[in-house]
Amino acid sequence: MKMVFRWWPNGDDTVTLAQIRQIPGVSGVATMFSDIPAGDVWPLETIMALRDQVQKAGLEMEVIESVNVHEDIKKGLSTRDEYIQNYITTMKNLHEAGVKCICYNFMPVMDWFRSKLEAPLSDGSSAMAYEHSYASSLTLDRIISGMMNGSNDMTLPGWEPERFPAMAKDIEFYQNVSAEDYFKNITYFLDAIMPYAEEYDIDFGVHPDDPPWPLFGLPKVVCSAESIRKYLALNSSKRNGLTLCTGSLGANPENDVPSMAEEFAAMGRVPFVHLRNVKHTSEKDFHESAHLSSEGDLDMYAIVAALQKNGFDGYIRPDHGRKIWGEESRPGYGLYDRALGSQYILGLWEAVKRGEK
Ligand code: DNO
Repeated sequence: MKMVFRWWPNGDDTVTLAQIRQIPGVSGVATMFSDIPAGDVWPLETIMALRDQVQKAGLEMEVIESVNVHEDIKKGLSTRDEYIQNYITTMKNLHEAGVKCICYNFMPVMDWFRSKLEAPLSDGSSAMAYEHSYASSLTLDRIISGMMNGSNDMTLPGWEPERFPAMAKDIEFYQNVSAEDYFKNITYFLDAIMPYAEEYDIDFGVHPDDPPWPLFGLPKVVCSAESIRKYLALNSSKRNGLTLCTGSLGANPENDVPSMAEEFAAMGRVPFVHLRNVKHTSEKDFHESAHLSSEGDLDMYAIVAALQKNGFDGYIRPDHGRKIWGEESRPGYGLYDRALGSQYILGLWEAVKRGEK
């Protein structure tokens, strides 16, 4: 297992590589170029320059989160082949820079969504929160402005401004796409890229839908054990894997996250794990919490134990943290609470390992 930390280059992050280097047990970063539009090739020289910068700071760049999938691929348009070719070229370039794992998602139109980016918690900290009735009542303009107003002037992952102009049309487009057709589009993409994932030695981890239920009339694909089984079966390559995001999946109380960790790690299909905790205030309302089991609804020890006992040997990163100690940062991606989370997870990992002997 390797512990990594999400980080954005080119001044698009308040956290520095030097700070990450000082977190015990963290060996590398999960990073991306948020300024390269989805569908464009990531140039080799640009990737190499970033890899060198990361390595110079004493860290590894083995995980990319994310190489975003162009909307035309998700929609299954005739233009998709060109974007898929570009995706494969980017994979080749990343391979040459030593990248081993790519996290991506197949969520239509928008990535994760929260109704509040800074909800106050009782201990004086704040965290991202989701209120279903409010979320369901929002118009697109309010969705976009809500996410942007809380972004602290940084690009939120999956909320790159380049996407906004087309969002309304895209949402409309998907109202007529059946789940079956959407799965055909995923299969087309996977069948095209998996041979290259094998050739370039790159594991793919699809990120679950967040929240894991339908919203704004958009199809959802990775939200339960059953849908993950279906996704993994679309292409049988072991490279076709899951990013086990405990907070996304755990937002639905019906999801048994430790048993998902057990099942999919045992299949060898979990290259990457996002570990965070959520606290429900009703069945579909929740706020994110500190990583500790006692602070949320997830049994983090059981999840870590399930991964380790089932042969998980991939990358873990502490996921969204709370905003604590007055830190100003990207929502969910400050230094302090994620650093605390990483130490807790490493502690659990060691405890499970020693308990085994
Ligand atoms: C949210 C992240 C997601 C994730 C993408 C992967 O904080 O976990 O934006 O990076 O879904 O493509």
